[in-house]
Amino acid sequence: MAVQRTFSIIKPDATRRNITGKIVDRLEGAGLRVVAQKRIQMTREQAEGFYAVHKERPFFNDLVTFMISGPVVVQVLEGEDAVAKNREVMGATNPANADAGTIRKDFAESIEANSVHGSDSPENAATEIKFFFTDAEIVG
Ligand code: DGI
Repeated sequence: MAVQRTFSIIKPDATRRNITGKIVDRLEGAGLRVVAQKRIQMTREQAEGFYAVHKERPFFNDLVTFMISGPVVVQVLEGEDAVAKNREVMGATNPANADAGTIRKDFAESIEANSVHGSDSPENAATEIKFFFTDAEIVG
């Protein structure tokens, strides 16, 4: 498997609790390298655009409101099989179902305040990276 890039967000529940470093530590420990990173306050329009795929879901409005409830850290991660590796270290969407040792098992507060986002395919990773970063902001 070749070196790949994926997109990651450290969500507002984690920035609020000042555990962004602890989360980055887990990602780096899994062999992922942070090649772009910025702390931003998402606008409602940005969050709605980013999660457009979930527009019809009953939780869409709550999700958007949560994602703009505080700062987030958006980042590009690079490594062997980065998309799958990131999903593995994140754990299941609902922390109650997440495996021991995963970020969500150890840090997430709920299915909504679940501390991290990670792209679910290389195609979505490319789209999501472009949504937040220019090529010049990614330094491998
Ligand atoms: O890729 P994931 O983040 O693991 O999960 P997803 O793409 O199915 O859903 C995106 C986010 O939407 C998820 O991280 C948290 C939120 N979400 C998913 N299912 C529910 C939910 N939020 C609420 N309140 N209720 C849900 O059932």
